[in-house]
Amino acid sequence: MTLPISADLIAEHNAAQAAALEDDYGALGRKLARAGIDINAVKDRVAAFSVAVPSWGAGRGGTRFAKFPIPGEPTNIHEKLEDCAVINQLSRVTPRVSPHFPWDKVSDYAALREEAAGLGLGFDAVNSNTFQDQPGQAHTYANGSLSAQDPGARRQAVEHNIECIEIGRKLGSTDLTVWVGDGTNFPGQQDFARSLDRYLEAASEIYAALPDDWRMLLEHKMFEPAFYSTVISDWGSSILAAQELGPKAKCLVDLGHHAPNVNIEQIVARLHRFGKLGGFHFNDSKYGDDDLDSGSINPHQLFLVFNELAEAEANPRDGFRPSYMIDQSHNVTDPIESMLSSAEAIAQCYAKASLVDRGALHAAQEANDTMMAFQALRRAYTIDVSPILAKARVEAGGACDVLAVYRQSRYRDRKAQERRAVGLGAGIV
Ligand code: LRH
Ligand code: MN
Ligand code: MN
Repeated sequence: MTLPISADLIAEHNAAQAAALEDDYGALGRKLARAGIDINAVKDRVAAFSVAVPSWGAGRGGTRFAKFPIPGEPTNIHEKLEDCAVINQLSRVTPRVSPHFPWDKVSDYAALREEAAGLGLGFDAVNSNTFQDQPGQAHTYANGSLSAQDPGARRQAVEHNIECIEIGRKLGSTDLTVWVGDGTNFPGQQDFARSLDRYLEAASEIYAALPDDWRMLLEHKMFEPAFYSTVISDWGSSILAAQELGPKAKCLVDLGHHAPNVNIEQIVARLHRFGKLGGFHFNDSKYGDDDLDSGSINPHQLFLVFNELAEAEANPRDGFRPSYMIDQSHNVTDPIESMLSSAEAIAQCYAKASLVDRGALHAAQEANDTMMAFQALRRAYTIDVSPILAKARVEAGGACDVLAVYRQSRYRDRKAQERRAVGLGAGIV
């Protein structure tokens, strides 16, 4: 396997950091031991944790106003895979890529799977796209896709999703993520009940095409592109649709897809309670679907989400197999750096949630001891777990300080020499 970053560079860097890391890891280990926690057991848990990266996150994002490309950014799935391999090589926490179709369309998916494997990568959930028209397509999605009035548009959207399943089978995926932008901009534009009926009927045709071991992840979003109403706007619509479709249909929570201040961690607990928690799109948000870097705005919320996931893992009820993925738009940073930093923020919250003294938390809850229940969470949240993450990474062959090695590698400068320049333009792709 030929990985993009020099193994010698990583090894040299790790050797220079080794003494400091041992010191920090030792100190944290002694602190955790006093609380009855074995740091190596936490490290092993962290080492087994992973989060997928989105192929579309490898390119510079933008807004509808502008996109500001950087030299050396990827322009096709092959280059995106190479960049995702850098993220995984350094972080050792992102071994899978989630592709989006038709953005990542190629002629030979078996070859693409091999190419990814050669870079140490596999494929995660496949994402369908019926929120944009593609050149030459027969029916427009201007008035919706799975919920459109036009039966031709609905059929085309169903067939596209079925094609995504076929592609996913070749890539080794087992999840199809379906997000539709369908909705309205004016009161009265569409009938709420009838548009949901059309969505459910079309979605059930996709569901019927799922292989036995596949899941269909329904991603809700409150608004955008539709600004008055959206067909699958919230977790309520999502879980109702998932329940109607059947056991292989689950709900996917994109952290940016809710009204401001909504209690997302409670939504996580609710979805799990009914066996419908399918997965996440991690990002952060200040105002809406901002697609900012995970943990950059509200890291405490991210921790509280992971705290619910830890509770869910301890009480699997109807099973617990959430698919974790980053979904961000990197408008002002090098996307590789943002995903390295975000993967670290996500893994940190996972590690902190593992440190919560659940016995103390539950006892305080039963005794109605509000302050001690909160302190059980606070104690874990305030621990700096970075030595645990660094140790797990180094042991797996990654870099102690991922950003430092990435910068030293001059990877982006090298790619700027090799890759064709991206044209100016607007939009996320
Ligand atoms: C919609 C969304 C969805 C899409 C992606 C590009 O806002 O979160 O997951 O597939 O952005
Ligand atoms: Mn998303
Ligand atoms: Mn989104």
